[in-house]
This record gives sequence, C-alpha cells and structure tokens, in this order.
Amino acid sequence: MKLTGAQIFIECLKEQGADVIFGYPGGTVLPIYDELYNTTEIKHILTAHEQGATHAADGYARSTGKVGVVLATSGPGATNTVTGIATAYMDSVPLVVFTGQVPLPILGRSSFQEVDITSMTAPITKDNYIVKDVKKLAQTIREAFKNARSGRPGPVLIDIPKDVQMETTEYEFAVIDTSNKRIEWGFHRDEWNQEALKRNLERAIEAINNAEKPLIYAGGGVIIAEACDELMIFAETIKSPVACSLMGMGAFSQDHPFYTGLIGMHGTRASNRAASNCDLLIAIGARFSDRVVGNIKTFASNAKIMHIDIDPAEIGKNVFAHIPLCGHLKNVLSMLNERINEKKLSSWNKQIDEWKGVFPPKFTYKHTLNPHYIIEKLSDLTKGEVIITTEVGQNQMWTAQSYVFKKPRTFISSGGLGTMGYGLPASIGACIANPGKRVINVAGDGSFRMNSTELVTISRYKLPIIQLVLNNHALGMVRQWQDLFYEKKFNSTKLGNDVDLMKLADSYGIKGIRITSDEEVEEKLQQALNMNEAVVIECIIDEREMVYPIVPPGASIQDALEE
Ligand SMILES: Cc1ncc(C[n+]2csc(CCOP(=O)(O)OP(=O)(O)O)c2C)c(N)n1
Repeated sequence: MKLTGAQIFIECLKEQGADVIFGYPGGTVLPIYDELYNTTEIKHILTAHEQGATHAADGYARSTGKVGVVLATSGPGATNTVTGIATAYMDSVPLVVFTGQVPLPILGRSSFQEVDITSMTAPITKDNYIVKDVKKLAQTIREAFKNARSGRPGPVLIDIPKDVQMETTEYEFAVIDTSNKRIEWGFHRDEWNQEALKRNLERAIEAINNAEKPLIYAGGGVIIAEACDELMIFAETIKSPVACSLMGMGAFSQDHPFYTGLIGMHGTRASNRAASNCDLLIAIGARFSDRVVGNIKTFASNAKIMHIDIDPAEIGKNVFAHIPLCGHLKNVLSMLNERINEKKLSSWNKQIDEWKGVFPPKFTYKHTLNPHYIIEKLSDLTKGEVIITTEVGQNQMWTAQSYVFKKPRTFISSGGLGTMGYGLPASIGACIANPGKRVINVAGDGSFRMNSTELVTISRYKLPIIQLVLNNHALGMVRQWQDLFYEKKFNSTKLGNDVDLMKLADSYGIKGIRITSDEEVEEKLQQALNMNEAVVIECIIDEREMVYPIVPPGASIQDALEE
C-alpha cells in the first residue's frame, strides 16, 4: 500500500498502541496535523506550550509505563521541548518526541524556523534521528519506540522534514510487541558477562545471608521495572529495612513496618542513620545521586555496597560497588528470592524502630496552616488511592515526607532535573492516561506560575485535576538556603502578593478555594475532592516554613540539620 510520510506516521503510532499525542501545531508539521484531522484512534491534546506538551507526555508515561508521544513544529516549537526532554532523560521516562523540520532542499541554510534539534538534544536523548528518506520513516519510528521503552527507558527524538511527510512510499503493516516486559539477563548477552553475573549472584547471596545490618536503598528503577512485588518478598524474607530515594516513592508501601522513609538531603533520621550504620547496603534501581549520598566519602562507609541496576553505566559511577548485579531488576530480584535464606527479626530491626520512634516523621507546627498538616490531611482523605504530581522545591519535599504513598506510579515528580513548572502539565498527562482516577498537583507558587498557562488545557478538556498551591509568596526552597547558608540575604526570592490565584483560576473558568487556617483544611480539601471538576486550592502558608531535616552542602547525611 502506498502512503505519504504523514500517513505512515499515523499508521506507525497505531501499530505502537499510542492513543494520545500531546502537541502544538506549526508550519512544518501541517501535513501530519492534516492526517490527524481524519484519525479517530489517536487523540491529540493541544497544550498551551510545547514544554507543557512534553511534561504532559511525561506524566502520561510515568503514570502508566507506556511511551508518551509529543508532536511539535520546527524551530521554537522544537526548542520549547528541550526542558521536557531533559527532565524525562534524567528520570528515565520513555518518550518519543516528533519535531517537524524545514524541507530538505532548504535544510542547512538558516531557513525560517530551522534549528538543528538533533544536535541540541543529542546529550539528553537515548538516541535521535532526522529522517531524510520517507522509505526509512516506518523503520525509524519502530526503532525509536523500542529504544524508548527497552532497557533503561528514556526519551528519543525524531525530526521529520516537511517534504518527507508529503512524499509517498510503500508501507507494510507490522505487529509490534509493546508489552514493555522485556526480561534481560545482563547488559551483554555474551557468555562472559552471563558468567560474571552468575558469579556475582553467588557473592550476593553469601553477602545477604551473612549480613547482620542490611539496608535496602530502593530507587525509581524498581517502579520502572515493575519489580515492587519482588522487592517486597526480598525485604520481608531478609527482614531488611527499606529506604527510598525521591524517585523510589511508592516502590515500597510506606505503611509497611520496614519502611524507614526518604533517604538523603531531606531524608528521615532513621533512613540516614541506617545508611551510616548498615553493614550491607543493597541499592536497587537507584543511582547514588548527590542528593542522596551527601558527602560521598562518608556515605555508608561501614557497609559493603551491592548495586543492582539494568544500566551498566550506573554501576560504580558515583559509589564503588563491591557486588555489582547488572540486569533487569525483576529478574535479578526473582533469582535472589529463590536462593536467599529467610531471616528472623534482629537487634538491627529493633535499633531502626527505636530511631523511628525517637525521630518520628512528625513535624512541629510552628505557624498557622502548616504544610505538613495539609499534606497529612490530604493523605488521610485520599488514602494513597490518587496520583500526586508535584512541582519543585519545598512543596515537593513536604509531599515526599508527609504523604503516605502505597503504590507505584502514584508519586510523579521531577527528581533528577528538578524542573519547576513540571507538575501542572504532568498532572494533565496523568489525568488523561488514568480516566476516573483523581490527580492532584502539589505546587509552590513560584513553580505554579511558571506553567500556569496550562490551566487552559485543563479547562479545555474538562480535566478534574486539583491544583494544591502551597503559597508562601516566595521561592521557598531557595529562600531557605539563603536563610541557612547565605546570612538571610533574601535576594530575589520574595514573590509577594502580585498574582491573585483565585482570579487567575476564575479567568480560566476553574473554581478557586482559598484556605488560610488549619481548621479549614479538612473540610475544604474534602469539598474539592467531592467536586468532579478542576479546582485550584490556594493555601496561604508562612514564608518562614522550612524543610527539615536538611543536610548542609558537603556534609555527611547523618549530620543533617534538624528543627
Ligand atoms: C526551572 C527552574 N528554575 C529554577 C530552579 C531553582 N529552584 C529550585 S527550588 C526553587 C524555588 C521554588 O519555589 P516555589 O515553586 O514557590 O516552591 P516552594 O519551594 O516555595 O515550595 C527554585 C527557584 C528550578 N529548580 N527550576
């Protein structure tokens, strides 16, 4: 069958099971938009900005495990996707981003809206392509989707010149396995590495059986690999406490007695003390980020380090791994679970419980309308059954500290890049991907302002998302650093009261609810949850609220500053 490039684009997306595209039109993608006009199987969500489209596709991908799809025009449309691509790259989120490009005869001539987007995105994509021959389009799209979802997932970009979208060629339908369940042994399938993995597996089993004070440090990889059940069996068999990185929130049910909380810069005392005192640290799908390890010389310095990850580049990158296990987490954990000995609760578990008792994750309520109180109430009312997205800053940390996440893919946040403006558009993608599920974006006022323009997308598609803005009238997290480490010189971090969020919401046709005291929290949160429509809730909180504990720059994680 002979099809145009634009028609092949549509057919290949259908082959991949892609049901939604987040995009924004422009001159060099008009042939594709023209084809989309006739397509009912693929829904196009028009965002207000290409950055919003990319974060929305990312929220769609993180909340489902499916590949998120973005479509943008050339030039400024393409460059507007860059922050979203980098955000997805840092957190291993599968995206395929399509950009239009100027026609081949005028490529490389500084033509109108021409940018070299493949060069620009080379370091922040798993791979990227410019398709110069329509005969290669289908094969490139199939390869890009496979690449985005396999191994360690991530974003891939395909740049398609306008004339390639209009040319015709023969298209053959293909049946694609989109299951995402690829189980791999090691990083290379050659025998030497299989042998290495087997040998290391023996060493791992011996180390686990001999460990008296193990600690599991679980990251986002556990969620991506859908290995949460295997993690639970593993932890319960060896009676190991479990700490999670920010990306690992929800990988291990947080109401489980073995859960010690967030680890690292704003981690719980129990997690950070456990890391400093354990004799075996088992990192699973985590990458020893500087936000986790603090002073690298003193991190888990009494422990043997076992590192389980699918990406060989992560092993030994930040922290030396005595026992590396490179492979798909679901597979490696299953193999360990078959062989490890069941252990009994020990004095180590007692010690951890004591730390949790002496330093419970409760926070003093200094000012009226305490952010922890708001998040705790939200957690009580929604019982871990909703999807929470966050912005970046104090709002993000308060949410990670005080909401009880019980399931994977319920905490969606920009961890690696720390992108302000991520949460609102990500909540759009999560809502579209999960009809019937409530999605709540917890925001700071600074981050909220960055992409509040996407409120129009929420109202256009009538998405029942709650925006919970913790309005401290400041860039709170940066203000906190100025308070603690820059002699309280609050330069450029006070935002003041110059935007009326209630009026802003109203101008988009979205309901606004303002909360000013602790007494109103429960009732007004419940009121918003009962409404099956979009709401902006603004909580007026004191700008002096801080996130504690905090590990000062360069310090060891056991030396966190406390309230
Ligand atoms: C795009 C972007 N610009 C700047 C920063 C640096 N930054 C990190 S946290 C923060 C303050 C965030 O303020 P707000 O959104 O109001 O949240 P709060 O910390 O007050 O909860 C800033 C400016 C960032 N992370 N992302």
